[in-house]
Amino acid sequence: MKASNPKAEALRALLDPQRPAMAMAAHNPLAAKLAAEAGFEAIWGSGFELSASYAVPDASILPMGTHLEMMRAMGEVQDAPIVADIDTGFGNAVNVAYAVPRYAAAGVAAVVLEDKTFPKDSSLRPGGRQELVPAGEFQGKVEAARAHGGGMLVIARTEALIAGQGEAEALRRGAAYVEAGADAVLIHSKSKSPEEILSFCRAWDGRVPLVLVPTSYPQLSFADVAALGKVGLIICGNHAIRAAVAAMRDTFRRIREEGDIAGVEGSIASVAEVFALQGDDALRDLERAFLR
Ligand code: SPV
Ligand code: MG
Repeated sequence: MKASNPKAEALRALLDPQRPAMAMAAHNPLAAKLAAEAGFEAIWGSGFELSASYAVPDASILPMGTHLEMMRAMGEVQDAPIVADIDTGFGNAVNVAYAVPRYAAAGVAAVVLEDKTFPKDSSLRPGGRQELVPAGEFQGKVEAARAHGGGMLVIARTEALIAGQGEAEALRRGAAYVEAGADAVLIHSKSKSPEEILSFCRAWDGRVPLVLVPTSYPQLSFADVAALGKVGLIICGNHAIRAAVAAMRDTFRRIREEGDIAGVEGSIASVAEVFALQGDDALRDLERAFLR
């Protein structure tokens, strides 16, 4: 019998190709909480964001435990389902079989597994090393994730377009991964124009919903994606960390230039806002209830 996972079922219900759900990337629980507060239906547990937050490349450098603990912590402070980016699954299909129950136990709703070789390189990195494992080998990984994932959704990600292998190969791989049990297929593109992804979406037979990460082709509106009737989830892949970098850079520069901290006061969050995000109300309830 398939294990039940209420977060996974909630996410499955959101993957409506007529009305795609939106996920926002997060690299820590605070970002996840802010994304949920802003109305994003899901949280993207981005490997790129987490790697960037440790100031290391998104190239299988961080250990699984670091990512796993972050997913658990994100789920503890907000209710939106977590879509965990587990890259290549930390090795082969056996590594996947050992990894996914741990993600399920951490409260994750879905894992995204990509068909690149381990160690991976970032899809968006100019001149990056984009090598794919054979489709049959990756089917084994998808099957392992399904068999051991405790009811989590398994989203199979093909990097065929990123690797320059063309639409026919991307479609072939997507279909093979659905055959292996994938609940959705993430199709990634780093083309600066949306044409490559639009063409793939139109050619997709719609057996399972598609997932898009439109970082490279931001001109494609969410309404245009919905009109395709093929995409169940749109992921804003790195907007939390990029917003954080821009805001910190600007604030730090101004404080250095202005010679005081008064100037930035109106453009940063108040201490009261941060207390609220830390759950100060709950802390006060506990103090009232138990401190003598
Ligand atoms: C991530 O956010 O870690 C992703 C999306 O996998 S991308 O960086 O575009 O590959
Ligand atoms: Mg990633």
